[in-house]
Amino acid sequence: MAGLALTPALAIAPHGAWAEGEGAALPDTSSLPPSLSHAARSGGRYYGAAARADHLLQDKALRAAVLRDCEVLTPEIHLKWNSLEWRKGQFHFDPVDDLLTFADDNGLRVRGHTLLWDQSTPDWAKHEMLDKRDWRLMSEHFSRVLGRYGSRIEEWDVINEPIDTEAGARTLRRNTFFRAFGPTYIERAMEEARAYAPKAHLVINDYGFEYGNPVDKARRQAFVALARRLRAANVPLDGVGVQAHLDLSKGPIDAVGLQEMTKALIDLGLDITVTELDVKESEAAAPTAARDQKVADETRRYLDVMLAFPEVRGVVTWGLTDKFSWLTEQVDARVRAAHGANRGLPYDDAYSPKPMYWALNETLRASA
Ligand code: 9MR
Repeated sequence: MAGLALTPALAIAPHGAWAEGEGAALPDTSSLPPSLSHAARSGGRYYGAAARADHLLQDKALRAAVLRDCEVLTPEIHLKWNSLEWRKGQFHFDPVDDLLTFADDNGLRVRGHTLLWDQSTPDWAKHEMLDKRDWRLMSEHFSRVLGRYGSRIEEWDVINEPIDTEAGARTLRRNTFFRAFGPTYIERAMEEARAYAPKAHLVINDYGFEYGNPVDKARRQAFVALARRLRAANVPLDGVGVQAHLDLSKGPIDAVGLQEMTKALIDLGLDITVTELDVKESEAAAPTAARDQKVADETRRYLDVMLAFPEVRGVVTWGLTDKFSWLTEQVDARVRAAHGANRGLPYDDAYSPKPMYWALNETLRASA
């Protein structure tokens, strides 16, 4: 990851700059039912999306889509350690502050993503952790981020992607935190988060639970086992995040496996947030209508299972438009030139709503 290319000029949004900005035409929402948030609220849930402050600043249509549909915003990158402190001691809070200003100005809530993720930990911190094994480095990070945002942001993915069933011991990923501090880094991180953000909703977030293959199956078991261990030890953990990066090459969704995992987590007293929903396509060359139908059907299959549980408190998609999607970034340049973006979010890259939009709207509403 190229240090997020956090050019300060882009990152800083002078207050009020949100009114300007370039971008595609505003989304044509004339044919749409009331917003996704409206649908979610009618079922006692929230709907939100991930976004980047620089994209919001640049793109008026993105802001319009967010304001139409979202109640919650997840900063897609800016709260990650390597965004905040790419170089030790040099802090980049501006993009987070910008996003919070936008959220405040418009009555949106923000999800805190994420305090600890191996992949978004700066190299200097990894080296220091492994060299010194001094927990104070972690404490300082928690105190800095939660000291600044802990009361403003009410829900945190404290740990992102801690499990691994392939090479892990105790099915925990052998990430830098594990190697530096042992498996109880998880307990310590949760305690630390609670100390600095006593009222926040604290979550562990992970992926890879949806399909019938042996890896997903083992991951479901490992996730429940981790949650069980933490709850038995009275570790502060309020809920779990299930990312839900759906993938049409892995189908079909294992409804029973997903139900069993969700129920087991709920039985432990946890609630659930779908934190990063999107759909990776497998047949970019198919006609657009067929592509969009597959994406919508997969979304519906997934949400039909998850939204049967009232304990699923919210659904966040990992973006709103295919224009700004990590899945689009992964599409090979030649495929993209021939067949366009990955079409796995509610709006396409020109801000036309797609069948996935209706799938979300109807499943969120039906679950009321
Ligand atoms: O979508 C995010 C992408 O823009 C970033 O470059 C990347 C690294 O920070 O993270 C992506 O978001 C990931 C999320 O934070 C955790 N789950 C997987 C998401 C997709 O990779």
